[in-house]
Amino acid sequence: MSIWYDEIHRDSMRFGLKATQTLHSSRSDFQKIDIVDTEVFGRALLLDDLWMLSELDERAYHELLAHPALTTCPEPSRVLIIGGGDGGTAREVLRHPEVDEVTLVEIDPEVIAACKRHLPTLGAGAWDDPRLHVQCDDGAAFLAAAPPASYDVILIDGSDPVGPAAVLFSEEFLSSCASALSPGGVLALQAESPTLHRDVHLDTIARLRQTFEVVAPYYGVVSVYPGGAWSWIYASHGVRHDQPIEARVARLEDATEHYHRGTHHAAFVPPNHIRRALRGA
Ligand code: SPD
Repeated sequence: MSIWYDEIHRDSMRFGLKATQTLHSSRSDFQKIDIVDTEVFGRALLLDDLWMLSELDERAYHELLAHPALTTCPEPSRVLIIGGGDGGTAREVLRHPEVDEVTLVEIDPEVIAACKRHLPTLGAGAWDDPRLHVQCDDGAAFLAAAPPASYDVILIDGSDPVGPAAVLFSEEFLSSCASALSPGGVLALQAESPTLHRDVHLDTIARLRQTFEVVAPYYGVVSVYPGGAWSWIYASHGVRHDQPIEARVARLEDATEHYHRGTHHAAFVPPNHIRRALRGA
């Protein structure tokens, strides 16, 4: 029997997929977790009834979260991932031999366990890579306690700004990121849909501009997310988003599904309505 899984927005839109099978359904201490097989998008993860990823297009999301930061940061030795319990971001980060250690701080151990079991291609070899250290903890508290300049790359791979991930968009959290980032470091975060969550997207850029010298939003398509258009933000204390290290990009191009030299530069071109809003900000 098939079941429809819907992400409902503002009580006026629903983005649904027909599932052929429910592999996992539970309510953890933090959220509702569902993993389902869908006809078109393959296996997919929902948290609190919001689509988090699908096998069909998770690489579009994870490659764009990880690689712009990792191809531009001069020495990306120490990487911190907040969230990312499915393992997809860690998998992309660990493609870079310059990375010596990755700390992944995920609040919900049940997400990690369910994804390891039902979505093994997400983490792939990352879970067994000796460079990866997993800690189940509150990401905001972890960062608030992190020593200054302790990470070269920080990647925020949280959910939408409701429930446990809401704090990841706050001014306080973003300023903890700024202080935990090394002077030559890069922060990248998922920043919602530039159309359906335009206010969150613009507010997050404005908050980051208070603390970081370079703030560059970038864009891509993740079809399983409502509306398809998605965004991330690159922020640093001076490292530039538009000067990727050629050798690193070239090395990645055989392994990635979406990311390459051209998509790196194209991603950093905002639509005109965002350009206008940013000029006025
Ligand atoms: N609308 C969903 C936004 C979720 C972004 N994070 C997804 C986690 C995938 N690692």
